[in-house]
Amino acid sequence: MTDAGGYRYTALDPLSGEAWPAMPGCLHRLAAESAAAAGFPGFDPEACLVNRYGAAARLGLHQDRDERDFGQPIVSVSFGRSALFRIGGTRRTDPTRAITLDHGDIVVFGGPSRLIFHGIDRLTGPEDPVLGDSRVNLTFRRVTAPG
Ligand code: MD6
Ligand code: FE
Repeated sequence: MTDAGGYRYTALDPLSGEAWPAMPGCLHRLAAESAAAAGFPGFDPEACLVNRYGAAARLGLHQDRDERDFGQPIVSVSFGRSALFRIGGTRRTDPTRAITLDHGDIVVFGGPSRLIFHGIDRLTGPEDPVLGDSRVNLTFRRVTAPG
């Protein structure tokens, strides 16, 4: 959730006061199997952040460091329109390059890559048959220390 105090993980949805809906088992398995295939066995994600990008949306260069244990990877799954994903190094000033993320692409950020700077420059390519001019990205995260 995010508010004037910043961005953080909470057990309850602040709008409803209720627990967030459970992660569908098929998505939990997809994230765990993707992490294992990339060399990070035992990934047990607790949170799935759903980001929807409209045609003009961007995401500035950032590191993901609100989670407790940087030894745990983050798994990203993309749907809909393609995006130019910018990846750099562990310092903001490191050189960057752009790769295209297409519908169905999965990225695993783990190990020495867990804290690299990254962002979305812009959406690209034709409309998606289902999502039209939009893109949806899911990121699966371990929020607390694994136990
Ligand atoms: C996106 N992804 O693909 C944004 N973060 O829309 C991220 O910010 C991201 O792809 C951490 C790990 C993998 C990612
Ligand atoms: Fe990120």
